[in-house]
Formats: sequence, C-alpha cells, structure tokens
Amino acid sequence: MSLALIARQFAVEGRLVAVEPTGSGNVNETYLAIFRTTFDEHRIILQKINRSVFKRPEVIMENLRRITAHVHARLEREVEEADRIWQLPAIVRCRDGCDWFVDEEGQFWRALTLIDSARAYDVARSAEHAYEAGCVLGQFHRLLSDFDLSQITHPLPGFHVTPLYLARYDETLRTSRAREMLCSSVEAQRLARFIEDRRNLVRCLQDPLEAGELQLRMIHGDPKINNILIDDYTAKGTAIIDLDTAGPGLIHYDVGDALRSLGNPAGEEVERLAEVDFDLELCESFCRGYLRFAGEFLTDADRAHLYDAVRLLAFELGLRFFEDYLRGNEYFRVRFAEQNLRRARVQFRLCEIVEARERSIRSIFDRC
Ligand code: GN1
Ligand code: MG
Repeated sequence: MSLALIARQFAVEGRLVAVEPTGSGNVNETYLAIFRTTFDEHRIILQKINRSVFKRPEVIMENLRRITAHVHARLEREVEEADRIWQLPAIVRCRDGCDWFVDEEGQFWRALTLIDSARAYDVARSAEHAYEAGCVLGQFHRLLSDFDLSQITHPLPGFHVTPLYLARYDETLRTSRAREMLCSSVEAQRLARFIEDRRNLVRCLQDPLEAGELQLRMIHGDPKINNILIDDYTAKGTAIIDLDTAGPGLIHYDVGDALRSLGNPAGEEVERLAEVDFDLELCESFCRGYLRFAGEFLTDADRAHLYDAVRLLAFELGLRFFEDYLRGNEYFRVRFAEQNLRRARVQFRLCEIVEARERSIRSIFDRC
C-alpha cells in the first residue's frame, strides 16, 4: 500500500499533496503529510510503529490518549498562571473513527497533529536552549505527578532496567555470531572490556528502587534533546514529543537520558571520539530549568541519585547499541553495518567523561 493511500486513511480535510520523511528516529518511521484545500493547508505527522519493538502498539495509543487528556486538563486549569502556551501532539483519527490504521501487510500506522512553528534540534545550541529543555521535562513530570499509574500499561516492560540489558548482552555474547564479531574487531573487544569493568554499575538505581528509597512516577522514557520542541518565535520550550515510551519509571531515567543527550554537543552520531564532551554549563542550565518545575516534588533521595543517573544512562544506551551491533542490528535502525558500534563508542566515551567529572557534576546537583 502506498504512503499516499495510507495518509488518506486519516480524517484530514483537503487533497493530499505530499508525504515526506521527517525526523531522525531510530525505531519508528516518521513522515510529514501535507493536505491542501482551496483556502488553507493541513499538515500531520504520520508514523509507522515498529512492531518488532512495540509488540502491542494499541497500548501506546491508549496510553497516549490518557496522558494527553490528563496533561491537557491540568494545563487548562493552570492557563492563567502559565508564562507560555504548552503544546501537546494530539491523535488524528482515521476516517472510520479509529485511532490507528493497520495496512494489508499488518503494519501499524497512526497520525498526530503537527506542532508548527517550533522545532527540535539534535544537539543543545546554547545554555538557554538547555535551560528550556529542562523546563519542558520538569513541567512534563510535574503535570503528570498526580497521574494514577494504574491507568497505564508500560509499552516496553523492563525499559531502562539496566540489569536486564546486561543479562540480554550476556545472552548475546554466548552466540557464535557475537563471538566471531568480537574476535575479529579490536574495537569491539575494547568495548566489551569497558562493560566488564562496570558490571557493578548496573544496579545503582535498581537497588535503591527495590529498597523503597526511590519511587516510580510517570516518566517520558525518551527525553533526548531532539524530542523537545523550541518555539521559533519566543525561543521557549513548548512541547515534548514522542510519548510512546511513557510509563511508570524513575525520573532518573529521564533526567539521565536528557543530560547524556544534551550534555554532549557533538551529538549521538559523531565519528571522532575526541569531539565527544559532557558540557558542565549545559548540564547546569538544564538542571536549573528542570528544578524550576520539578523542584516541588523531588525528595532528597531523588536528588542524591541524579549523578548516578547520568552516568548510568550513557552506559546503558552504549550497552544497548553494542548488544544490538553484536546481534546484527535488529532493534535500532541503521544506515550502515557499523553504525550501532559507532553509537556505542560515543556513549561509552561520554560515560567515561561523566566519571572523570563526577565531582563537578555532583556539585551542580547540590547547587541547583
Ligand atoms: C530510540 O527512536 P528514537 O530515536 O525515538 C530509543 C531510545 C534511545 C534513542 C537513542 C523505543 O529512540 O531509547 O535513547 O533511540 N527508543 C526505543 O537515540 O528504544
Ligand atoms: Mg523515541
């Protein structure tokens, strides 16, 4: 079925004029669909959900509906006090009233409203940008801080439970394919050693969670810098998109993921490791923005584990990329065979830099 035919399943006024790829997601496929009428134009985001990652895509749509309703109602109540219009992508229904469309190959499609005149960037461009990203994530956590977790089924059970990724990596290491890849690449061997040296790290959030020191809350799951939209006209953060991984989790997963993403001005896809960095000024600005909104509900225990979160999330993503590389790139979309190896190297380098700057990073969390 052609993309045009799929786009026409959704209830949008006008004639379809174009469907073009957009965004830089590693999992789903994203397109912009443009419809025109005599008098105006309508643009929507069309996405094919990766069914080998999201086994039950209906769940993400039900979650999205509930999350959007909750956040929207709270925004309406607080509209008088707000210093900006916070935006949210909404589901665009199909012509038959359903929230999604399954094509004849069994592929799962959904459409969302486009948040126009705002955009996402692959790297943080300035301290102000990092501050705004912090505001957006803090506001998202705050708006969902009274959400009833029992209303949500986690779309990816075990997401960000690092010990489970390590167990999966160990399983992959036992395959002959992975063993051969390791034997033939000195760089892969170096990464494997990097992981061996940090086996103890993987429980640094799971242990306090199991001990009741940290608690599950509603989180985003994937708040990297290019999921946070900045308003073109005001330069303020306006929305967080890509809510497919939202569910119960530790806010540490989100803060760690946002910081490992925006703290590295070279971005995730850089080739030369010398360009990887963890920028303390960006980190501090993000924290100030985040705590402006999230400060009201964070506990001392939450704050005490923020450093661990940054280190762990960089490590975890490196581990996920590396494991996928050894498995044959089944999970993350790649343009070339070594791409997941390259991505893993970047995250591990970042993890190393975070470790070297531990004292400075901890003092930022203490100061903010
Ligand atoms: C994936 O597809 P995308 O780019 O939104 C991944 C995240 C990673 C991210 C790294 C469902 O997100 O966990 O942090 O790549 N999403 C899923 O770029 O695994
Ligand atoms: Mg995502």
